Amino acid sequence: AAPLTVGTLSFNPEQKTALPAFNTVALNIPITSAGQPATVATGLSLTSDCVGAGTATLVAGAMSNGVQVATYTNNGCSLGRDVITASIGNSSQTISLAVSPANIGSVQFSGSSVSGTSIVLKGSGGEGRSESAQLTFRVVDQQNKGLAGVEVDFAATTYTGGLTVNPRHATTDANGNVSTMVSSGTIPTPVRVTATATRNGLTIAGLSDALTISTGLPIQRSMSMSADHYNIEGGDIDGQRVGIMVRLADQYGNPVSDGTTINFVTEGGAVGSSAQGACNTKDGGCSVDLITQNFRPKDGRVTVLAFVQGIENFVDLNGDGQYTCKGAAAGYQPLVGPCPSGGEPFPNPSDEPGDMGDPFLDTNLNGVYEPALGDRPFPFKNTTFKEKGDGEWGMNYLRSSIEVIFSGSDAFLTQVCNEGDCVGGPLANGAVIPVAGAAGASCQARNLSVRLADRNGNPLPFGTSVTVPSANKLSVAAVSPATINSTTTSGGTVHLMTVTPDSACAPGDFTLQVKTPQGKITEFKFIAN
Ligand SMILES: [Ca+2]
Ligand SMILES: [Ca+2]
Ligand SMILES: [Ca+2]
Ligand SMILES: [Ca+2]
Repeated sequence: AAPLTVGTLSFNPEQKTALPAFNTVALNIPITSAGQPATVATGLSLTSDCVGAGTATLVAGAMSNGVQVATYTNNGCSLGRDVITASIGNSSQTISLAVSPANIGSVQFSGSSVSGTSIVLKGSGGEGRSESAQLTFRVVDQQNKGLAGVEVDFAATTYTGGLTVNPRHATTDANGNVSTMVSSGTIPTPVRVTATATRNGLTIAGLSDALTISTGLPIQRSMSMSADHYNIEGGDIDGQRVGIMVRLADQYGNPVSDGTTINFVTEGGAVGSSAQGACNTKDGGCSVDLITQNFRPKDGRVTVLAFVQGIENFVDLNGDGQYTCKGAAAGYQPLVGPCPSGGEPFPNPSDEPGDMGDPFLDTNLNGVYEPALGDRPFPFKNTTFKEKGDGEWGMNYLRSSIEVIFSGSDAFLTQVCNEGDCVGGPLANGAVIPVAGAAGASCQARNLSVRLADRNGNPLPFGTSVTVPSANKLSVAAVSPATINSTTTSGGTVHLMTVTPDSACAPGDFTLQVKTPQGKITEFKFIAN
């Protein structure tokens, strides 16, 4: 058979303008054999620059009257002009057409190099504290495919305090990603970055998540410490746990840098994880467990101290949110160094602490350092306790203390009142208590109040139930409160109940049962006769 010959290629319809991305056009490929229209296109090869780049396809279809038809699809080829080659053996023809790159579908914010949402003020960085964040965006087409080679401009929503965005202009990589760096200025502010991309005359912008510029350093007045509850069943039982939480903020009320380490020490039991007696903040707070075990202070009252590096309180006289030095250049913020000629004053110590001495474990929480009672200065490197501060505003160990009761499991009645007539205790398990006036002549309903405590006069454990499981010839309205709440109140808890005689004023009795969360039961018998 005669060899096949490829004739002049043409598009149907003719391409007068660039073929937009994701559009198709038919390509006609005439083929002859010995001058006559061929009936087959055996050995036909179709290629193009865009096909080679993976951004276009050429698919052969039907053949009729000596013309092979192929479908060309522009999948967003960014070469501008494509050259198509059709060949059979030694015969080949080319045709070119203009192609448009894909339009930008969207500019998406894909993430920040900092784990939280904040970076710290310029000059206040340090370990774990970042003064800049790399923000990454992705430019995609309508098919959500990354677009390479797109020009992107970056701008911040504010440049206050010398905040910078660098670079201001970049080009997307092969996957459509593009990044810029935000570096903090000297003024705290929220900021977002817009990325603006332009292609085919179309401009689309994307916005980053909000980033907060803060000092990242906690201030004493914002340090908060709490326990899930304050009376735990630890007087007699080991291994009971309660969560101790500390929350921090900087002087603007912004979260501190993630990973700020808070140290804990305790007068009794154990505190912290197996790794260390500390936790690292996330979103401004972190918590540790306090675990019941020896040492147990005799009075059952356990002080827990938390301390963390931060800044001392000050009075913001000029309202700029920062500690201001006299005669210093605007924007200068001494975080460690003193003010050469003095600065804003400390608060009145009766309102809140100002210039602080050393933190100490205050075993009786009276605010007085008493080493003979077990009060100890922290951190450990402090061999001598310094009561007074250094006279200058700056970094210090912020501190907070709470007291958690290691409550005993045995209940004692320390007081019983019958319509205001009270008798004291303590009465132990099995005690029998007369209830005057609830039986016999002129009997009537009696309001009783009982005070319950553990052996130290401290509240019974949180969650202890106080109920009347049985009553004979009289009725007792539900005890109020029927459960012991979270409290550290010295002297225990008071519970009310109303005793109603039966209609005959017959002698009767009832049992008051106290059951701790760990199942320890104490019972008292009340008798009316
Ligand atoms: Ca100020
Ligand atoms: Ca104590
Ligand atoms: Ca003390
Ligand atoms: Ca100081």
